[in-house]
Parts: sequence; structure tokens; C-alpha cells
Amino acid sequence: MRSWSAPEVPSLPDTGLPRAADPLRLHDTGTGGVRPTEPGATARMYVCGITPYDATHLGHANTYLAFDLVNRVWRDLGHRVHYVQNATDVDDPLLERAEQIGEDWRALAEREIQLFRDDMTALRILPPDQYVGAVEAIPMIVQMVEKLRAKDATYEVDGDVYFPVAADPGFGEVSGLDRAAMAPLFAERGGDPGRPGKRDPLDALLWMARRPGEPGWDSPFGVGRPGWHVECSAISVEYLGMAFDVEGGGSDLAFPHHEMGAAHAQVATGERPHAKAYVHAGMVGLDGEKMSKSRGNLVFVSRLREEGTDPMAIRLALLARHYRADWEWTPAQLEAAEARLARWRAAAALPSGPPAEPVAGDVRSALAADLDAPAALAAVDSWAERALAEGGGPDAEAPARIRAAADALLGVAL
Ligand code: 5CA
Ligand code: ZN
Repeated sequence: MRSWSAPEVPSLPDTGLPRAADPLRLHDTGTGGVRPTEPGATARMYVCGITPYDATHLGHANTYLAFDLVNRVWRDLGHRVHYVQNATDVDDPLLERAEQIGEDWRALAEREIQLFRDDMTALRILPPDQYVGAVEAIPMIVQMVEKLRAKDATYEVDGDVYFPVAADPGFGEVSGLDRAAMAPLFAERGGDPGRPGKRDPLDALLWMARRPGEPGWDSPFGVGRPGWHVECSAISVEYLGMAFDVEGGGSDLAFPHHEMGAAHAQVATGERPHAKAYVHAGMVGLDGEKMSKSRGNLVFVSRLREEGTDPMAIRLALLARHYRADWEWTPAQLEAAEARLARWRAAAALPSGPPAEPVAGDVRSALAADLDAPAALAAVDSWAERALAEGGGPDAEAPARIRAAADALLGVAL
């Protein structure tokens, strides 16, 4: 599918700022620790995309923004970034919503994906190099299920194909959960633990035989459609290979989604690990509940934009929270972000200011330490306050350098 258009990313050394040096450290869910990422010349990242049955809400935006920071920090360190994202453009919730509103499921998906692209563009989120829909990925998915079948890592229940989790000795390493913790999450997040005929309640659906009234595609295992986890597993391995640097998403994807995806990939290829780090953003809530399409308690990015909110203020409101925190959205946070944006813009428009080098250094070190965006914002705040208090400063290059650093590292255009 088409990705979206890339904003310009300034190169900070070109503006006279020194090169970045601190390697990016990120929290890995499986090991529970913060570790340095060690990408080669090209850093490789897969981030799970939306299921396009409703508009992008602030929870989604927060998750994509976290991985946008990863992308920006790697680029600032001189890496090329190979970034892949999917869109789950055929799955139960999409088909159910299409049925409910009497719209063709393809038209619904297409419309919501376009709205997502527009939201991501407005928020200046760098686009993936490959943006891949589940439907267009069916040949890769079928190939992965065939590889699993060749390794005797599939079985059938009434025409549906399952993956036995026992096939992967590393099962559990992605989420770091034990079976007691896995069971309720599996049931809650799209699994079918109680289905008669399964060998293990946790076994995951790879291919679902066509149901009446639903779409289906030809395959060596009959006409049907892919399970959810194998979609991301197949797409990531196809474009990035194994042992890519970061697999990302919200914390609700650690189990079962990323756990199963890794198990599929590891068994199908005979290599491990699927990703070197599994990185998860916290959940954004509203009124005491996780923001979710099924709960309907959503604040949409597109709605805020329609109301005239500056997307850079939305970006700053999200950056004010650490990406791994779970937090509640309130309108007051947007007001605070608008005030911050106005201060930054006023300071960056002055003819001079305090030197930018230490500020860029502080922003870089904050982001390199597991994406501490709140600390990065505080560094720019103190520069802006000094510049405004003094009506400028000794360095005529500083405002332009601060604008470049805010743009390149934080994605905030001043
Ligand atoms: N299509 C699948 C992934 S393959 C999916 O989970 N789609 S989604 O539309 O439900 O979510 C898209 C991304 O936003 C996922 O990474 C998910 O973890 C994240 N997300 C969903 N709700 C929230 C929330 N309330 N706060 C933060 N992130 C969220
Ligand atoms: Zn996914």
C-alpha cells in the first residue's frame, strides 16, 4: 500500500551542532531491562499498525510517536532506518464493524487508512518504508504457514489451522509472562482458549477457513483468511529478516501478539530471535478506562485537527508523558502543550539566544535513555525561558539550531 509523505528531517551537524554519540537504550519487555540497541548501518524496525475500522485516537498516536522518536534518534546517530508497518485490513473487528454500518469492509478499511495517513502526516510522524496491508500480504502469510506445516508445527481443528505453542522452546520470552498470566490475556485479546479440539488452550490460529458471508482467499489449506499474529510475523520476516532491531507496539500487544509472532517466525525459519528487542508503549486512557475502539471512549486526532488544534501541540501533549507510562488524557494537558508551543515559538523567533549546543546535548541524552521525552522537553523549556527573560542571548545561531534540534529529534516544527 501507499505509505505517507515524509517530512524533511534536518541534519544537526549541518546546522553546526556536533554529531550525536550516545547509543539509544530501550526497555525490552522480555528481559524487563533497559539495554543499548546495537543496529548496523541500517537499523531495522517493525511497528504494528492499526486495524482500520475507526479513526486514529490519541492512544494510537502516542504509540506511533514513541517509535517515531526511536527512528529520529537512530537517524541522528547516522543510521539509515528500515521501517516497516502493517495495517490489519482484514480481521474480525473490521468485518463486524463493516457489517454493522452496512459498508463494504474494503471501503471502510481504505477510508480509515487514508485518515490515518493524514493524521500521521499532520503529526510529522516519519512514514514506514513499506506500509503493508494484511490482504496484500496473503502470499507471504501462506508461505509462512507452509513452512510451519513442513516443520510439523501446525494442526487442524474443523478446517482451521493452528500453531502449537509447544513447537517453540522459547515461547514466553517475549512477554516474560508465565502461563498463569498468559491465560486471561489470551482470552481477552482475541484468543479462543476454550475451543474443543485444541491441543493447548494457548495455541494460536494461523488460518481460518472461510465463514459464510466472509471474504476468503485460496490457499493450500483451503479457502480462508489469515490469523492475526501470523500477519505481522510474515510481513516483518519478509521485509526485515530475522533478528531485526526493534519490534514495537502498545503494551497490549506484548502478549499474545508479539509472543506468537516471534514463535511463528522462530519455528518457521529455524533462527532466533525474531527481534532483538520488544518495545512497548503505555496505554492512554480517558475517564478511567483504556482508550479503545470497542469501548468507544475515544479522542480522535482528526477531530482535534478539525477543531483547529495545532498538530504540534498534540505532539507536545503526548511527548510530555514518558512513552511507557499509562496515563489519562485531559483537555488541560492540551492547553499546557499549546502554551509550551507558544513559548518555544516566541523564543525561537528571537534574533539570538543562549547557546544551543548544551540544549541539543541534553535532548539527545534524555532521548537516548529509553526515550525520556519529558526530560527532553524540560531542556528546551529552560532554554526558551532564559531566551525570553533576556530577550535573546549571546548566540545569533542559537534560535535556528534550537528549531533544527526540536524538528530533527522531537519532530516539533517551530
Ligand atoms: N492491527 C493491530 C496490530 S497488528 C492493532 O492492535 N491495531 S489497533 O488499531 O488496535 O492498535 C494500533 C496500535 O495502537 C497498537 O500498537 C496498539 O497497541 C496501540 N494502541 C491501541 N490502543 C491504545 C491506547 N489506548 N493507548 C496506547 N496505544 C494504543
Ligand atoms: Zn501486529
